[in-house]
Amino acid sequence: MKLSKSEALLERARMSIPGGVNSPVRAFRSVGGTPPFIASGTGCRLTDVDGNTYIDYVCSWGPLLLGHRPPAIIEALRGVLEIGTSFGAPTEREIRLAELIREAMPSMEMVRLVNSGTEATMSALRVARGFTGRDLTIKFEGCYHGHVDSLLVKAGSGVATLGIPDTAGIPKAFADTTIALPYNSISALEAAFASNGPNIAAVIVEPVAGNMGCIPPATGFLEAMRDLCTRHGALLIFDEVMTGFRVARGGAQQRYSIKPDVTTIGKIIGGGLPIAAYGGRADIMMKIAPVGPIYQAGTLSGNPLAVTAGIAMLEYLAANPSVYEIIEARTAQLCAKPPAGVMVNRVGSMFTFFFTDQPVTDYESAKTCDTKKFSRFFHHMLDNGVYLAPSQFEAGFVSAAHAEADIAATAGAASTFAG
Ligand code: HOZ
Repeated sequence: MKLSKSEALLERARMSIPGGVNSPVRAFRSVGGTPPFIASGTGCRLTDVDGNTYIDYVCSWGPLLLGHRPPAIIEALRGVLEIGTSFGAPTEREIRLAELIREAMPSMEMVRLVNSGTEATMSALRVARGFTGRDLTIKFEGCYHGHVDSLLVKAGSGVATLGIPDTAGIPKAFADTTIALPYNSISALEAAFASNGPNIAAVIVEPVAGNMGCIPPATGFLEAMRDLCTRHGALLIFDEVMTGFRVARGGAQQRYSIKPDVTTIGKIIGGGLPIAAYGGRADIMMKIAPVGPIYQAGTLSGNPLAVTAGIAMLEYLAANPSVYEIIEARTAQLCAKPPAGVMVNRVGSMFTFFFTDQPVTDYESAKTCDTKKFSRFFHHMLDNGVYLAPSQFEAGFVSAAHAEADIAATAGAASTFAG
């Protein structure tokens, strides 16, 4: 049988790239089948190399809040190509992006730009250890903070999708610095601080979990975390790589009115180009080199392309705050009619259809999902022109480019799923 162009490209890719992909979940291992190789994106739609078009709810895993190729960002990028792509030296644009971030997220009194969410969380953790002089970190089961060695313990996202319980290549001593607790359990947090309080450098959390599917924080969970960190002298790190500029312009910390000590952001702040940042209290950030002894650096950090796209995105969001109401209303419309027997979680424009009959509040309840049924649903939607994340343990994203008619078409496709 003749291969489709995507199938042929996957065969070719596998010869040069492990699994044919540059990030594991993209390989469709848990849902089966061949990932469409993407030719282009416009607005809320993707077109693959075989000419199929899909309404896209992955949105590059979150960054594309305005959809594919929004004019404001494309114009800004055209302009920056005239001045250069990388200098490895400071530029005025970096200050502008840092100022835009500080203005939207005031807890980030000082900001350092890096290149990926993984770099941001890795650096934030180092800063927390350097600042407190302590080694232990608390994280939550099913949360994913990039592929940082010590944070891959009981991680979500691809680790959950592929069922890799203990990633090879991580020294036991690194994993032993991490205490993994059930998400949304205040009693587990209290117990961990009671036994290890003086040694805990930081609690790191996705304030809205997105990497085991979308799970909102239970009432009081973030408040208790804030209080315990303050009482025990540990730093509270909000990993807002997914939620920053997504669940509100000021992220989950604005939505839930909690002030972390350190925040990591990425995705949306690059307008679709690779960039991330960490930042927080000035007294903590002033411990970073060159002013302090905690070292962190990067050749392409603050490169003009990503910074320019980020400025265009954040200036657009500052000037158009109604974007958040619009995409939240569209996501509510999408989530109003889930397929039968499905639990829906939604926060702002993040959502997940969980194929279980139990409320999903943590990793254990997420794991009650019927992943085989999810896979059938995923392929049903793909066959009907809707591109969802190829894993039960990921969030979906709606963009400002999704019109009511796109949402209605998606709901229509979901309603014909036979189970
Ligand atoms: N870790 C990402 C989702 N949470 C997946 C990134 C990708 O495959 O591009």
